[in-house]
Amino acid sequence: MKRPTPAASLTLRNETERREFAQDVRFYLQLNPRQLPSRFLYDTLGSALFDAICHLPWYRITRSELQLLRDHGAEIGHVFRQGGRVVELGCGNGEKLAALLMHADVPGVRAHLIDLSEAALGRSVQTLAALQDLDISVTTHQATYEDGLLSLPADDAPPTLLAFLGSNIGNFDPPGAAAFLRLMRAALRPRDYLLLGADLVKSERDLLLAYDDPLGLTAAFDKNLLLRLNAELNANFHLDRFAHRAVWNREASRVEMHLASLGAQEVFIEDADFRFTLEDGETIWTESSYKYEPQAVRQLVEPAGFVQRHQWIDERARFALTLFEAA
Ligand code: AVI
Repeated sequence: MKRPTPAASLTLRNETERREFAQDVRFYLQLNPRQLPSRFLYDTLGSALFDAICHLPWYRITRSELQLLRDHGAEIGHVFRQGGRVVELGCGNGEKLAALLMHADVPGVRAHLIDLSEAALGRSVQTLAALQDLDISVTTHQATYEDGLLSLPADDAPPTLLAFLGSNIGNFDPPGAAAFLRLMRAALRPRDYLLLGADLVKSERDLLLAYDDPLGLTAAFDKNLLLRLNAELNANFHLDRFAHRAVWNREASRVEMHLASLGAQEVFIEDADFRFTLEDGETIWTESSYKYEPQAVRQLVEPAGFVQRHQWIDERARFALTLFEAA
């Protein structure tokens, strides 16, 4: 089966995007096992739920990374000795870039923010505007990562520090991650840098608490995808007939999120012209979150044309921030 080109993940902007979304949903739900791409989790409510997840005591990625950026921002800032720019893919609310720039001591640096979400770009601009003393110039690119990278001005002075944080790399499968790293490398010049946040393997207990939290926020984040399909594609999912499951797949080194069918049931997605049945316990696989050993980060990234320069590890939360130079 031919894989369709991905539709945008946030609010659908026009009829073409809605049709592509419907086609993608139909395609992925026909796979065995049934699945839905994790980028579809992030409509407005899904993004708000993810922001809330980042505050959960059991989900430590965001806090750990912020602390690493504060603690090592000055070392990372050495990259900018002769000026340059910082580019962040998926800026969220801008707090990670702000933490880095506050400690990097790089007044006058140019920042480019790439995100699909207008709201996220707006929040990030506000966060960075609060750092008045640093005199940062901010350019926003409301675009996919690929398009945003292609739209960067070619005449900005080097070096570029490209930040891909939050362990977003972990939501790609290994071939997808390798391809995306090559794409990032192609947007850089030799002696530019990549700053990559990656979550590390930890105990199964900690991993499952992070992805199936006792407050049920991650379950809501996962099930909101069905709510979205009901609202945007006229589907008839009954949310109370699904349960959120997090599974640690040790061989593949990933946490999987699934929506398990409580009983056998039929579902109809009107705008995708697609009807299907789920067996009792059958799941729809909604996300993979790969976890790495520290040296696996290097093994993943260097073949794309980078050389590892430094790795900072938070041993308690088991999270790594790694700086690579483009070869
Ligand atoms: C955005 N991404 C890195 C998160 C993760 O940890 O894979 C998404 C997430 N899924 C469940 N909780 C958070």
